Amino acid sequence: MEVFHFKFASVFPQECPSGIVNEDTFKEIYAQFFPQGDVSNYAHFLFNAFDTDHNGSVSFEDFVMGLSTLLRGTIQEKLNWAFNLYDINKDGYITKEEMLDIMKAIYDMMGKCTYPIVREDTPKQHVENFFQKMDINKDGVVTIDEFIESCQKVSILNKTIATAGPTIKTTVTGVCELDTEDWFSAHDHCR
Ligand SMILES: [Ca+2]
Ligand SMILES: [Ca+2]
Ligand SMILES: [Ca+2]
Repeated sequence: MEVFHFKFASVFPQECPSGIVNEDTFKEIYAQFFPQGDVSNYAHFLFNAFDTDHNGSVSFEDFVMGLSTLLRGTIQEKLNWAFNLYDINKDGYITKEEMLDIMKAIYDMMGKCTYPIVREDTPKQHVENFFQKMDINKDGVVTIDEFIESCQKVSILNKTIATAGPTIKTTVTGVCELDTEDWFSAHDHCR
């Protein structure tokens, strides 16, 4: 993931000498990393997460701030960032519909490369697994408190029980910690 974002950062100044990117630039940059997939939806969600003031552009400052959260932030900061990414309409709740949109975007981005861990899961099953773990009070939406609480719980669980299995690993490592290493091994596997 670090390598990826450093690459991304090194691409940034050439792609946008003005220091500001719009969504299309974001897509072009991501397409270089996932040439076999359709990155447009995921790039859209990421763009919105980086565009913290929601003015339709990501300044170099926005970008560096997001990046430093992802690379050097505390767990809490990273989880906040991830929550903000998944909460598409930014109303403070992650709904199943939002999570499904994100999952589909990730599947699209992976393109022909099969994500080794989830190849037998549909995005919908993935979302159900996510909600089973995250929606603590079972009201159908995940709040930031539920998100943080269950992410931390499961990552402790993960460390304790090494055999927790690919589903937990996928859901928790992939979703909570934004650890894209798995995605990149899938990508490598493709080349
Ligand atoms: Ca902005
Ligand atoms: Ca929402
Ligand atoms: Ca809930």
